[in-house]
Amino acid sequence: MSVPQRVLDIAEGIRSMRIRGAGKIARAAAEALKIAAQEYRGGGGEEDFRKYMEHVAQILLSTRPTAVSLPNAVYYVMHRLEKASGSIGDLVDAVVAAADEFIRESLEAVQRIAMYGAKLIPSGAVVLTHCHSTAAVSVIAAAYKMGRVRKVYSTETRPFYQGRITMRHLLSAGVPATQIPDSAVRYIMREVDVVVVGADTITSNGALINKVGTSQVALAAHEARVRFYTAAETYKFSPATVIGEPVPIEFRDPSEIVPRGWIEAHRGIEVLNPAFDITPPNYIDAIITEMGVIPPQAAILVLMERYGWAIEKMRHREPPRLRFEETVDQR
Ligand code: RI2
Repeated sequence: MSVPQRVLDIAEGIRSMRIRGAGKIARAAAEALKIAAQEYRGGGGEEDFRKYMEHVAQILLSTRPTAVSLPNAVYYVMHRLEKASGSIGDLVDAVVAAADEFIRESLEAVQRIAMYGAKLIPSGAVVLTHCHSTAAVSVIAAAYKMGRVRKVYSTETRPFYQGRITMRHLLSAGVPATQIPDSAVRYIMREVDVVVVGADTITSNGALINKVGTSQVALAAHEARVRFYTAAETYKFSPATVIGEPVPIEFRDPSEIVPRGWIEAHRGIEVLNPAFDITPPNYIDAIITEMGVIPPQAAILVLMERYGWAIEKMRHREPPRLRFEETVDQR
């Protein structure tokens, strides 16, 4: 099954993190499905087209495992294809319309989040952020425009240094910002009024999966009684967690941490590079979504409203529940 080179390039861009950030990879995946549909050249009829699109969807889903925005974008488009009927042209139109809609809505969501989140920042605030999140930076930039932000601390975010991207964006928005090493978070926390970070995945119990180090930031904020907010579009909420699926944490190549030569010179040494960690809901003051500012405990409500259909589908795929005696026997 021949897949257009542009689609493969997008998939590789996501895998290598040339395209990164949970929102951006979701939009890139939607765009890739759109390109794939438009460039379909197989002559095998409707069934062949559906199989081809399913194949492209699988390629995109296999690129990065943690940010649920990616599968949510893919399922958003594929669900519309599933419901569509008619000629190949009609199916292509359905894919294009769904992809465009997802991209437009996801960009609008960030704007809305900026608007709601800015109001949570107290006047004259010192803000701390971790990694680079378009949603979090939008909140900070909007709050700065309202005259509420005095200064921002941005962590480097080793090993990929996304903090430098944050610094560039803050600079172009005119926001005074200082880069700090990740290890300085607890030291600097005494100056901080509020923490705003992004999100890769929100689970059904309101936990936040975000760039590794986020949970340490949350812990330091909690200790210092500093408010901790996450800016998360609703397509970053994971329907699969409602049926108990764990969120896979991506482990990237150790060479992102230490040069390959160093690893080879120190045979037997192990280097681990987890890309994300989990912040429990009790460390989160609020999740800023485009539907409104919610406590983490309300994550399930967002999931039922936004992904009720997907959760229903997943439930049907689940094997029948064990009877009580059987679960006891298993222990
Ligand atoms: P936006 C990033 O992951 C960071 O963890 C960031 O907080 C999150 O995506 C959300 O980013 P990575 O792709 O969608 O750098 O808000 O591993 O831009």
